[in-house]
Amino acid sequence: MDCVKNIMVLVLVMASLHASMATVYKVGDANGWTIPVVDYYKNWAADKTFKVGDVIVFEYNNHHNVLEVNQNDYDTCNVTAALQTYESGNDSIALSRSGYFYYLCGIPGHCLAGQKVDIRVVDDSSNAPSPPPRPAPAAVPSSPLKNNGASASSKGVLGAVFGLAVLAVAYSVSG
Ligand SMILES: *[C@@H]1O[C@H](CO)[C@@H](O)[C@H](O)[C@H]1NC(C)=O
Ligand SMILES: *[C@@H]1O[C@H](CO)[C@@H](O)[C@H](O)[C@H]1NC(C)=O
Ligand SMILES: [Cu+2]
Repeated sequence: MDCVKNIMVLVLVMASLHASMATVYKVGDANGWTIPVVDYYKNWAADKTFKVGDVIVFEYNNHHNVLEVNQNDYDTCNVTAALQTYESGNDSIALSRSGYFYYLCGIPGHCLAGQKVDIRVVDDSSNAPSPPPRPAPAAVPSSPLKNNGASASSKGVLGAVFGLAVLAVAYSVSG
């Protein structure tokens, strides 16, 4: 009985940790989804780690649309076999699995001009392989008295604190 309770609490904590870390990304930031300068969307995606459950939002005017395509069609800007088509101008897409998602604009010429983005989604569960190393952020000099580890993992610490709070509440309720 205790064991079942512990497992339920653990699941609850993990679910809340997962929910607390979902992020919404507006593709292209303030520029939205448009014909960009060279490599704009590639660079936009490069410094982000998309996780299962995150949401990407495409915002654009009616001169564009969003097609999800396979990798080959992405590479060649082939718009004839879209897996999904979005054209509301404000499309929120939940990243429902790990792996790659490929998006391009289906208006003739736009993909070839660089209006395309590939999104690599990593599995957020603790036993999943961690993402490959990315360039280290610029080193921030810090006083030798400070704990260097603290700021680098503040998100993780916050998540852990939140998890512990949920744990405490769960125990006091079932107590
Ligand atoms: C585009 O994709 C379609 C469907 O997969 C295929 O029939 C066609 O040959 C492709 N076009 C080019 C130029 O690769
Ligand atoms: C797009 O939708 C979101 C809510 O889903 C809203 O906050 C935002 O203002 C919308 N943007 C435009 C340009 O309509
Ligand atoms: Cu376009």
